[in-house]
Amino acid sequence: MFCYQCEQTFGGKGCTKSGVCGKTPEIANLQDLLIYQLKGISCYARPLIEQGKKIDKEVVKFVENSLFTTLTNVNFDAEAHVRLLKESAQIKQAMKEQAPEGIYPDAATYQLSETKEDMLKDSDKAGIMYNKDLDEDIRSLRSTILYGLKGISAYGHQARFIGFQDDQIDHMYFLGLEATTNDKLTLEEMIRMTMRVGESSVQVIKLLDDANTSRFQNPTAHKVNVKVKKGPFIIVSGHDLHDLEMLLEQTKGKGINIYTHGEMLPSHGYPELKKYKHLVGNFGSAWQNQQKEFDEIPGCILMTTNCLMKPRDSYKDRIYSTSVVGWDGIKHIDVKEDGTKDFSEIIKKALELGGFDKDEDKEEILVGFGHHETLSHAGEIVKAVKDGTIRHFFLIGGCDGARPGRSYYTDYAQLVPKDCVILTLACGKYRFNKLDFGTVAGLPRLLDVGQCNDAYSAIRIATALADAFDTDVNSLPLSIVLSWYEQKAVADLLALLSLGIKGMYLGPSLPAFLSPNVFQYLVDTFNIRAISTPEDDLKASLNQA
Ligand code: FSO
Ligand code: SF4
Repeated sequence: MFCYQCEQTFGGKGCTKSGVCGKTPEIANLQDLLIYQLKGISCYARPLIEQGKKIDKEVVKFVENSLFTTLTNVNFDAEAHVRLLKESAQIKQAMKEQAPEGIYPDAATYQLSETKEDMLKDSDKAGIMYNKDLDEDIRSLRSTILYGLKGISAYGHQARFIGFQDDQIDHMYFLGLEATTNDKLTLEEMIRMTMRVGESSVQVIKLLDDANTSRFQNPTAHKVNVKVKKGPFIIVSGHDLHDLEMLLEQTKGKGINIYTHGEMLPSHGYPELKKYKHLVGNFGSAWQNQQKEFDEIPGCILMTTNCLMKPRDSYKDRIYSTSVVGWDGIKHIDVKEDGTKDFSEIIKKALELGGFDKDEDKEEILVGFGHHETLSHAGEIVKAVKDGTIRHFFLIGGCDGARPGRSYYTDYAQLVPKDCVILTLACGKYRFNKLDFGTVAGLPRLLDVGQCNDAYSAIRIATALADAFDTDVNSLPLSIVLSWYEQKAVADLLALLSLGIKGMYLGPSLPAFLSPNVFQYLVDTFNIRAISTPEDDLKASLNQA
């Protein structure tokens, strides 16, 4: 196996014996082969798209689900991968029959083997490092495109689940994947494709924002209890608001408390979700603490998306996965033909387990500052900037992870001067969201914008402020300090770059798949910087303003 798609990759270079995330060589190799199959499907899809033909949405869904399945911390179930591989062979054949005659790359012409053992033997040629002679910058851009597409698939999947889709985004899966097999493309053409993936990433986070705000209305400021209450409970983790909605509906009046966990925290801001009185609070913190936080828990957990870690025996019988998430041996709740899910088993189990035996003292944190809520204060914000009450904005956002270097973000947030506002999003916020930052100009100094996909909200806020000051986003008193972990963060980063945003700080370490030349290109074109120390980076940001 070889995998370097996430920030915790072994030695900062690549996981080769097994994944730091818990991915076995078997899963890693099946994932390589699945991606290879998706590339093959895309080779046949590209000429069809160019001829103006529609690609069957079932094929799009399959490609999207498969990409999402291979994202970090999503699926660790070998059989689920074998099923997808078998399906991929049928889809590839059907696409081949529709595509024009021609010479197609190996990924397209490869015939999937029958058994898992043979698939594993074949997977060698599907690996990222297989072609030793490939130019390292091309390899780097191929990887960046693939990981950007994986991030997009996670957002696209969440939007599609509530009926939102976009043909242009759907086509980009095929065009991007095909580009990663195309030896004729030059470095410049690959850079252009990488930026096109960034543009699709902007489109998909906008689509998901439209989907979430139409279905659940615009989030508004809301205080969330972060302590537990007596009684049976289910903790909902991941990002999928529709799964949470369905579970809230099915647990209504059953005496079960629902807690959010990790990236599900922002759901408390949505009117159509916070109306459920048994959505009682947020449990625990970011994903990397789940094994400790779920240990011996007297209730159930539902994982709707990543990040899933190896379940300990002490809670293996009470954690459930759904959608594309999976771990060998844990129970999975499938979606039915009509798009609904039956949560009766997890509900029964939660009632049997009995739940917490007493209430803890309440402690609250504030969420709900998406673009709508934040921009409802635009007048006050603009006035406060003009009269000097607010000096600078910091967007400190992105994913969390287990590495000690991530304390940078806590330290940074604490060092931000009192006349500055901190916007945050994604699970990296747990590094500081229980600290008291007080207020500035009558507004909370820490504004929780939402999940990782709510990078779209942050873009809307920044663009509206730039308009108010009759300038562009790069000229605003705004610094963006990103923490990345997995491929949704890659999609977010490409989105921001495609919008021409410059001077972002990236950490805690640089992606292993960025070659020195590709990184230099990002430095030269976008003035992107690797983080150093919070003190130095903060000083540089404020001096520049
Ligand atoms: Fe975190 Fe995991 Fe949301 Fe990621 S829970 S790390 S960027 O999946 O998606 O922020
Ligand atoms: Fe390693 Fe990350 Fe790949 Fe897991 S996803 S195998 S930790 S690089």
